[in-house]
Order: sequence, then C-alpha cells, then structure tokens
Amino acid sequence: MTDNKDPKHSEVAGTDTVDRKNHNAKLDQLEGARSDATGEALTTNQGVKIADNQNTLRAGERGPSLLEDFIMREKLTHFDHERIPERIVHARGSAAHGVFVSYDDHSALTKASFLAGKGKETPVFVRFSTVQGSRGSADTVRDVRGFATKFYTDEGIFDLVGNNMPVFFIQDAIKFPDFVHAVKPEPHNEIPQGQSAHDSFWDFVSLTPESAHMVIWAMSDRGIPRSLRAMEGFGVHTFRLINAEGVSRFVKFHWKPVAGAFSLVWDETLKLAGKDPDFNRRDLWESIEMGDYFEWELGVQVVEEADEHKFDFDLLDPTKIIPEELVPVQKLGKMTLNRNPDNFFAETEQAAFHIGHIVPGIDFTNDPLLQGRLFSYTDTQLLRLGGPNFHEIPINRSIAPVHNNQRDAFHRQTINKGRANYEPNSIDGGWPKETPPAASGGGFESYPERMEGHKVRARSPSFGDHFSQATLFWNSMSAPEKEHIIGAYSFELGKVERVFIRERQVNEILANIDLELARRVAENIGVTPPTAPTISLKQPNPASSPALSLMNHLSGNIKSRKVAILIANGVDGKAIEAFKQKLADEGAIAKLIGPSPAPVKAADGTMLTPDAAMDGMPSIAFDAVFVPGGAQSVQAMAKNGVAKHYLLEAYKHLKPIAVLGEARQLLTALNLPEDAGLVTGDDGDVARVFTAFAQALAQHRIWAREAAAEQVPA
Ligand code: HDE
Repeated sequence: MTDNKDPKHSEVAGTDTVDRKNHNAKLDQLEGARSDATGEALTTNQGVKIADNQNTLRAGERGPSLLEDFIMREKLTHFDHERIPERIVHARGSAAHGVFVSYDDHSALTKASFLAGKGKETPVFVRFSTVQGSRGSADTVRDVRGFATKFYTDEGIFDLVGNNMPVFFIQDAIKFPDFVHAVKPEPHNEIPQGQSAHDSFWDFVSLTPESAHMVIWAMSDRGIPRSLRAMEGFGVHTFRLINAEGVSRFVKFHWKPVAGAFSLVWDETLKLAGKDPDFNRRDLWESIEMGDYFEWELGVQVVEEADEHKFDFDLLDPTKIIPEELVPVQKLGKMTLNRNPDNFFAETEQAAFHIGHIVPGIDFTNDPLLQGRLFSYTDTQLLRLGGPNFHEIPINRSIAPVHNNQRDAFHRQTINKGRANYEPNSIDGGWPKETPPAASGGGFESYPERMEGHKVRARSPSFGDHFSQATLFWNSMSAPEKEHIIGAYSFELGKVERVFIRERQVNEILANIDLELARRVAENIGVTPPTAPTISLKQPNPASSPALSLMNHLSGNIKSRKVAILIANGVDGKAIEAFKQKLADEGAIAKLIGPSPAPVKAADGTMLTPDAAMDGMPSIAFDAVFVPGGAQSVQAMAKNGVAKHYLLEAYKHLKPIAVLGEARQLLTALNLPEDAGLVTGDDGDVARVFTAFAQALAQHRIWAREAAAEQVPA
C-alpha cells in the first residue's frame, strides 16, 4: 500500500509525450498495491512457503483430516468468504482506466482545477453497467446503462455517476426502492433476469406517469447500445458550476462519444444474450488491449442563475432534458479509456462511486432525486465493502492527500501518527487544519443559495407535466426508430400477463404521449386502441429535437467497426489482402472466419488461418460481412448451412455485405436482393465495392432494408 502521493498532473496540451497506457498519477499510485507472483514461491497469507498444495494433513493416508492443518483451513476459510454483496442496482458492470484532458482554461465557469488549464490531465476510472440484471446477467438486454466516472483530481475525487439516458423514471428519491423492486425479477420466483418485460415493472410505470419520458427512452434504441463506446452519457440532474468570483451557473453534464452513438437491433440482442453474454464487456476489453481506445468529449449545457425559471419545465425535475436546440452543449475536454484493470474484483467490483464526491467549483441543486442519492451511495458502500474505510481500497484512494481525524473501524489501512485525533488541538500543532475557501486550492464551500419555505411533504406543481417531453422524444425519432419503439413496447407489454396492466399503459400513458404510438401498440398486443388522450396535454417545446435521434449521432467513418471475412478452401486470397488493407486504412477491424478453426488454403496456394469458426464468431459479433470470390470456396459455402445462415442473419440485421465474383451465386441461392448495403462486383472490383460498402457501414445499418429483412428466416 502506498501513501497518498502528490498528484503528478502535467501540462501537455496537444502532445503525446506521456505514455497514457501505463502512467498517470492514479496508475502510479495503484502500482504499490499490485502483486505479481511471477517467479515467486507459493505461500500462506502469513508468508510461509507451502511445500504441498495437493494434500490435506491427515491421520494416516486413508484417515481423517486434522484440524491442525492451518494451510488447508486458511485456504478454505478465505475461499468461503470470497463473495461480497453485489450492487443492488448496476450489479453487472465493466470498467477501464483512462485520462481526461481539458480543452482549455474553463475557470470562467468553474474553479474546479481539473478544468482550469488547457491540456490539464486528470486520471479517470469509468465503470459501465446495466441496471436490472445481476452480476452474471447478459450485457445486451434492454436496459439503461450506467456510466460512472471517477475523476482523480488534484483537489480530491469527483464522481460523475450518470447514465446513458438523460432523464430518470421517478422524480423523488423516496420512490427509488419501489421502482427498483418493480423492475427487478419478481420476488416469488426471481424471474425474469435482466429484463423489464414483466408484470410488476409495467404495473408500476403504468401507475406512475412521471416515468413516461424515461420509459420511452428505454424502449428506444438507446436501450440496446452496440458498444459501450457508442453511447452518450448524461449526469441527468442539474448541477451547479461555481467560479472563483462565486458566480454559480446551472449545468447539465454530457458525454459525447467520439465514435458516434448507435445501437443493436432487437433480434440481435436476444441472440447475443445467449451466444455472447459478455458482448459489450468483451468489446471494451479487447479494444483497449488492441490500442483502439474509447473516447468521449465532456460537455455542459449552461444556464445562468437568472434564467432558472425561463423554461416551461423545472430545472430541478430529473424527468426533463434541456433540449440541445434551446441550450447547446459546450465541449470542455476529452476522455480516453486506455488501460484495462489488472484485477476485476480489486478494481471494478470494489470501485465505490458516490454522487456526493465533488470538488470545489461544483455543487448540487435541490433536485429531490439528487438529494436522496447523496444519502444512498455511502450507505450502500458500508454494506457492500464492509465498513467506512472503503475510501482506502486502492481503486478508491484519492491522489490528493487525505488527512483528518476519522479513525479506526474495520480494515483500517492507514497508520495515523501523532497523539491528537481531534480538532482543534494544540498537542500536534493543530494539524491537520482547515483551509479557507479560495479562488484556487481552497477548502470546499457550499454555494450559499438563499432558502426559505415550509417543511412539507409535497411536490412542486412545476414538476406536474409528465408527457410533453415524452412526446418531444417521440416526435424527434426517425421512421425506423419509431418502428423500433412500437416494437419494444409491443414485445414488453406482450409479456405482461394481466390485460388490465396492458390497457392502463396504452390508455393512460401511451395515448398521452402520441395516439398513433398508442394505437399501433394496442393493435399488436390485443387491446382496444384508444381514441383520445386521458388528460389535456401541453405541446412540447420545441416540437422536435434533432439531437435526440441516433440517426444524427453517427461519426461518418468506419473506425473500429468489425468486419467478418468469410473464407473456405479455394477462396480468392488476393481480394482478401486488398480488402483487409482498405479496412485497416480506415481503422476498421477485419477477422477471417472459416468453416472451422482449421487453416484454409486460398486459390493461390497461400494458407490462411481463421480468427474463428463461423459458429464461434457468428454474424452478430460483427458490423458487416465480406464474402470474397473463389469457385471452390463458394461451392463449399453453398452446401454449408452455417455459412448460409451467416449471410441471411447479417442481411436480416441490416448489415452491409460486400460480395465478389462467384460469391454472388450465394445471394441468388439465398434470394437476397441487392440494395445500398448489399454491394456486389467482379473479383477485380475491390476498390469500387469497398467504397460503396464503407459508405453503407458508416451509416451503421441499412434501414431501408427493414421491411424486406423481416421476411428473411434467420
Ligand atoms: Fe444510482 N445507485 N440511485 N442512479 N447509480 C447505485 O450505488 C440510487 C440514479 C447510478 O458503477 C447504488 O454503489 C438512488 C440516477 C450508476 O458502481 C445505490 C437513486 C442515476 C450506478 C444507488 C438512484 C444513477 C448507481 C448501487 C434515486 C443516473 C452504478 C451500488 C434517488 C444519474 C455505479 C452503488 C457503479 C448505483 C442508489 C438514481 C446512476 C444503491 C437511491 C438518477 C451509474 O446506492
């Protein structure tokens, strides 16, 4: 265990002189806690070398084991205690280290030091999660994704504990246990796992109109992200940023993915949940190992204090966004995740995030959901991590020095010197001492907001409009996104056993969002389509917001996209070389996929080793597929059900497919018509075919194919 070290932040605007992969102040600090057993003797926890790790000490070779065997007892006891409680929500997660670099000196907005200099670097640790499922559940379920960032700033830890959706299901923290009980597996049989498609969830949300906005986000493609790198992140609540002059402004935090934001299609998620439940986690891990880092820009929407009441919603209401068309997002800096943890339990599982971890220059608002969270996160760590010293666990340690008179308790690591464990004291020179607030480097000071009011259990009438922003979201969707939302409500409500719950959701929630949406879902799930909303509705302002549609969040390139190249004996090796080169030039990733893992002989005699077999890495593991020509290989694929399914499934999931030479016969045999994303050409046509293929891939999916794809049996 190392002491808290002074931070080693460097000012390296725009340079790459720091080896980000292996060094930052937090990673250096963690080095002291890392253990490498290479070349070391196996020992007990007391450091005694073990001579025999195979046999218990026993009375005679066939006799009973002896209580005396301290080696066996220690090993089994430790094993028996290996598990800690999983998180009550966000149990399944994966995480990575990285660095945040400020674009500029943002001190006009905040005195927080991590934003105070151009190029200022701050180590981060980010944990992504699903919400509903348990630790072993599948990655690709329809759910909200947690996006929790720990900034190890030189003024202490700032945790931005957000989600990939900008609003929440409830307005008041006192409803959180009810909401979570309703969405988690039902209490009598613990079914279903990782899904909201069951009676208790829809019972609760259909009785809770304030959830309408968040539920439509969850039913949209945002609920099934293709990659953790392809999600937006949001702080959800309105926070305050405060500058050195004490000027406070309201802000909403945003993470904008450099890769763009895009999602899976529903059928793909269902298959992935079985074929690769680690799909998103694996992608994060493997990409970082390959040096293909995940990147986001941190942005804020800023509202002047004087403008607090200028919107037709309440800034304190966590079920509302500030439309980006009303207040644009200002980019403050960039985060790069560039190093995997060394140990999942020690780092990812023991990471303790808390919305109450903030630094000078940032402050809370009176959002009643935020206020409740301020209590809940420490409370949960006390149980999960076994006591109040969880801040001493290496991943949670600040890189700013920590000194106070909090002492003792389970698992204390720090050896505090001195005789005075209280303050003020005159025995130890009065140390550690308070630091007055200052323009920089000062002690934390809460924003002196003027408060008055009666002590009441009541919600402000300004929190009363539950539908206009759900309508705004619906209005902002493209035609395919609307179809996906209708499909998602229909799938989920179709699993609800009680017809009165289906009816309530359709009549009292969906009809108040959009009648067409309500009618379409009603028809799909066998309830009478409503003819009118149940209340008089406020019109959304603006009527629609382009920033809400994923169609407007593509990066325009194919960097990091994964392409399967199907190979079999006799395949055209030259086309593969040329295609692979072009993919590499664009930063895309190619994998050779064979009928089996055995090497394949190309038409020119060269041997190609598959990265995986077709059933081992099915089409759902990729963004696109390329089938090179070669008479013999095409003949083999035409007789191979797995290969044919590969193409049918890629087509069904609206993926770009490039097909050369004889491989075009496969399309005829499978009855797959050419379209903007199904690009064909002669063997020598690689350049032209690749260009069209890459354009289609940059659009993510071939949405125009959706109706045709529905007829494909795959
Ligand atoms: Fe959380 N939430 N939450 N939450 N939350 C937890 O803390 C809670 C809410 C979020 O990767 C728990 O350490 C309450 C909103 C993330 O470790 C717990 C309320 C948002 C994570 C808890 C909320 C979040 C958590 C469970 C309503 C988006 C995972 C384990 C008042 C802005 C952090 C833990 C990680 C985790 C309580 C609502 C995001 C129980 C009471 C809104 C990303 O303390």
